[in-house]
Amino acid sequence: MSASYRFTHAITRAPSASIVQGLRAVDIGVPDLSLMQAHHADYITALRSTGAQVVELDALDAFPDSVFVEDTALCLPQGAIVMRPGAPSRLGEAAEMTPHLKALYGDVRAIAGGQSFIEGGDILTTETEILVGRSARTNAAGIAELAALVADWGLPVREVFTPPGVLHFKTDCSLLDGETILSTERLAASGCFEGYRVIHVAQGEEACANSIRFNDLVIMPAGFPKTRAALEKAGYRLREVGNSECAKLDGGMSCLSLRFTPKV
Ligand code: CIR
Repeated sequence: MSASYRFTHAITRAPSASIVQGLRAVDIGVPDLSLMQAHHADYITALRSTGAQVVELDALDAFPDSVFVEDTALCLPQGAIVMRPGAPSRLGEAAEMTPHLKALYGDVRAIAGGQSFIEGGDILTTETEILVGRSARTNAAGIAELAALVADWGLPVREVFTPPGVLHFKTDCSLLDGETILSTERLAASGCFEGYRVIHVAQGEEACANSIRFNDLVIMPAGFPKTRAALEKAGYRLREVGNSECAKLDGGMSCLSLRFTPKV
């Protein structure tokens, strides 16, 4: 079983010039658009190198954070669920994604409840379950609505918690294979990964916990040598991509794509 990390497709969206107005928890500098574009191109090259088809969407100036497409949808083999982002400036991004999902999927559903908020960055799909971290962007109503929407697709939803001060659940963890999760110690300490094998990111390298397993590659942000060495030792094939500019906006490897194998 490997449906949780073997994918035929990905969707990305080009960063827009308005990215300088993107949301951030702490101001650590203005993102450089041309460097971000170069990193983004490297990221797409890495996805394509695994044989996947990558749909590259045009930049959306009206939505500064729209390069972070992961937050707009949950894509499973059976269908896609359009999210309802908890950041008011990002709500409209979900509607922008809907037609692209409908072009690839026969079954597209949507979080619709007025009080429901949920962002894809809070969702980690494994072979056996969908973990959703409650966070400043994802509330209990959003998680309950998601659970009802996917009830007939066979994977149960389990509500967990994103650590305080951390943007998304997957800011602090990634799926490495069907049984293994890369995690910060602070997140794994909550006990949410019981039953999985956990590899901790190295001390001081917490920012690389947001990596992705995409087909045969683990794509991780550049500049985290201790964690990279540990993952190579564990047998994973690594590819590094620069993330300095997205990191200024609390974004990482998972945020930059939707990854899926649609059943049409
Ligand atoms: C935001 O605050 O919404 C963006 N600046 C970053 C979103 C990162 N997305 C993700 O982790 N899935």
